[in-house]
Amino acid sequence: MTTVAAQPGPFTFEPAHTALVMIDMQRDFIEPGGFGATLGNDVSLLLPVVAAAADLVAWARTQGIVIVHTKECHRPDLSDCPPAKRLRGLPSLRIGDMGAMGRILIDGEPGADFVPQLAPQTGDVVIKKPGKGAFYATPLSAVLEGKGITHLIFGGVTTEVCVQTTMREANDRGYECLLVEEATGSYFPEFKEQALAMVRAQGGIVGWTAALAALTGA
Ligand code: TIU
Repeated sequence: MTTVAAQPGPFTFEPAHTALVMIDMQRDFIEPGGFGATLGNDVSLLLPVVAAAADLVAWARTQGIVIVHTKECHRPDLSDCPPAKRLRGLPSLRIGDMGAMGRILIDGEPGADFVPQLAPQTGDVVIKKPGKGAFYATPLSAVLEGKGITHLIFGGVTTEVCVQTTMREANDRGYECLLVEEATGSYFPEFKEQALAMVRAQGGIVGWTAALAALTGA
């Protein structure tokens, strides 16, 4: 058993029954010319997350923790992209349109791939997801059940969109969830702070948060 100094209190887990879920560390969200940028965001705000997320993955490997990388993407024919998602807002390019890194958010295109520092390694699990939450329309539940996972450690982008949605889905499914503070980020720094506060409020209504050093030093 490992115990981390977390908020709102200690988070205890067994590495053999824990998975790290690294959410959507894709070029489309982090590099210029991708999906995040088409929505009008300053994607440079996510750059500091990359090193911390890579450190978190490297630590998880040393612990033998299962590593899951999620990837928000759609089929080339857009059959898994609801019009409500594609037509929302006034982006400069919509999902499926040709951009600087290939078609926006389409599986197999350079933009939908992971940033090099977060590239999956042999034995890691990769979950392609059409929604913001990683449990919707994916095999994630079955994969975690098959591996006897009870605890999840989260990082990735963006905190209040795909990370928070997935963490809430996981919490409702009975997983004990920990979000690593430096390993997640938002285009809106105030949303990140509020999302962290929402997770740990009310006695940990969604789960726990901890600093990376608290986890790796535990
Ligand atoms: N727009 C935004 O903040 N996020 C997303 O669209 N997807 C993820 O968070 N991965």
